[in-house]
Amino acid sequence: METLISRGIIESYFEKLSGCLQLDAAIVGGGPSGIVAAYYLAKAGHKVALLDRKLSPGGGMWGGAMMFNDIVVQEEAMPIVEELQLSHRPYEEGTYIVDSVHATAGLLYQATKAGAVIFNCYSVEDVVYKQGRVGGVVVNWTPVLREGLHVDPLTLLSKTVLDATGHDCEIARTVARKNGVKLDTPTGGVVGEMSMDAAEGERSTIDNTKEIYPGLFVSGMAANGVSGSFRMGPIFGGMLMSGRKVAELMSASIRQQQ
Ligand code: 48F
Repeated sequence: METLISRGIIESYFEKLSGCLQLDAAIVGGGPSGIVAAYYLAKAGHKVALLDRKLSPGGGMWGGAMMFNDIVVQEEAMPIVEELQLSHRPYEEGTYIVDSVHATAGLLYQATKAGAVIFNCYSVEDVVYKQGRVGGVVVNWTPVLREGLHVDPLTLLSKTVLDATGHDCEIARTVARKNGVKLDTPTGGVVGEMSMDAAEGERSTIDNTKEIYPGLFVSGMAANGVSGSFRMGPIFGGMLMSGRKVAELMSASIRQQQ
């Protein structure tokens, strides 16, 4: 029995991993925008893997606000909430309340059910960069990096890469720093986010969701971070809409490359 259990996990896991060596979309970061992007890309029939450095993907959504585990979603994003079958109740002025634990679990469930593969405990430490284009991600176990062990990474090639790493914009920073290239941002680099303006932050998240370098897209807080726009706190409609928008942009890019 013990051998069967171990063999089942090993064989299944390596089949899953080797099936992801060449992807249509590599999503770095499993916060709300990354998970929603994974859902729509998988639903469109693309080969998608989402990588998150934590044991539990979900980013900043589990904790609501200051660990009060509810979030607010505005009317414009409700078609996504409904499509993903998240329970919700109306609040005031066209807003809705969603339990943040239910919402995070629901997004992860729907994305994986649509066919996205999630690798947790994976840190993306670099990208594949060839002929002026981002063409994949360089991954290592989070514990390896935390321990500072000198262990080389593995590589997953991908037609598109999404920086959905939230406030730190890690992938965009790495691409600009290591390759000396200019991103499609106001300064050509990562501008860094501004302080809180919930309404403006929500609006600009959608505008800032785009391809910032050939092959590299940004969504969610990373989109506002690279372009120097506002944070917005625990209202999540912008994150969901950003995930849906970036999936459309990446899908168009993947089709062009086929
Ligand atoms: O920050 P995060 O939740 O991303 P998001 O989709 O949503 C932002 C909101 O949660 C909130 C907000 C909106 O109201 O302001 O903050 O923009 O999740 C980012 C995820 O990326 C993972 C990290 O563990 C987290 O789950 N992550 C960050 N860097 C890496 C990474 C990396 N280099 N490799 C793998 N995962």
